Amino acid sequence: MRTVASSPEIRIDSYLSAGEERSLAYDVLDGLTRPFKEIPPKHFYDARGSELFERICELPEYYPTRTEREILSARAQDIVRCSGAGELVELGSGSAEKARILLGAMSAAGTLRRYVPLDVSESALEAAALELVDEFDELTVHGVIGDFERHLDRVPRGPADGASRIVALLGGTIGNFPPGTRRRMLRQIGALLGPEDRLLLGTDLVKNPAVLEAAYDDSQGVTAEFNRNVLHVINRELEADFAPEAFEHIAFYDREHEWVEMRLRARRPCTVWVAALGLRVQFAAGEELRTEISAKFTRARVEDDFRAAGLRLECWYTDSDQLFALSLARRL
Ligand code: AVJ
Repeated sequence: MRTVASSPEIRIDSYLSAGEERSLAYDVLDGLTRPFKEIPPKHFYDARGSELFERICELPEYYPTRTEREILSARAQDIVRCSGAGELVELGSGSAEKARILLGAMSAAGTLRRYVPLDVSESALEAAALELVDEFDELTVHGVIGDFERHLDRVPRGPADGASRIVALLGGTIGNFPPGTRRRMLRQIGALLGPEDRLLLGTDLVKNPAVLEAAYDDSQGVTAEFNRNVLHVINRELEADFAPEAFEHIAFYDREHEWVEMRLRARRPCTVWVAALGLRVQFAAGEELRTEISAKFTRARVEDDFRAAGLRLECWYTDSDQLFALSLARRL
């Protein structure tokens, strides 16, 4: 562990060492040697990928971010009242834009104490911490630089005086995990909760496939660039020679699994050399590489996942078009 920043209000601990950031080498070696090639979606988010994702969030077709923000703004008071929380733990905090809404409600309720963001991006986390302690006098920040698939156990314990906390996983990120991993993640997150604590989970909802497919294949091609960005990441980090323009962006809704899949389809036969791994990979013309699944939920599916993970749904908040949902859950 490396202490990145320490002041009376802000402490930041890092569990990532340079190079090992998001376990890219293992994932690429595994993923590109599978019978159906696959790269996990967490590798989209280098500086350029994060910027492209920010642009996706502004697209007319991509409703999840603004809808979640709308629900949060309308319900933050309720969420805080229901939980009485004095602390917010946020997994994958990014720019902390959503946290600000919840922290504002906690401040108004007079319960606010501490914000515990966990993110892979040190720069984003530090900037957010500085802004937030400035905005909220009573706030301290204990940041954790890490990957929430690997470093959940580094999240500090809840407030000693027994004040309760909210652990938030927003944006629909939980949908990026296949069902078994998803339940395991929820169970691990549940282990951070005391009896009075709550999980706040954002999930995109099942809807008209045309709406879903447009959200993942926008008319300006920003999502296509975001998708191909993973090839740029592999080229740079692992000295590979992917020709990103040789891959076509594919996004479709799988009705059986109720998830959107993004893939990259080779337009022609390609041979790729990944120097850092000593690995040669062949793509046949038309062969596809899966880069993301993004599961869409119903209330029943969320409840089943919670139950299987030792949690129970307490409150369900959605928008008037039922596009997106926020759930509050507690330990069974
Ligand atoms: C940030 C994972 C929630 O699955 O909708 C956006 C990422 N991928 N457009 C999602 C994403 C394509 C997004 N999550």
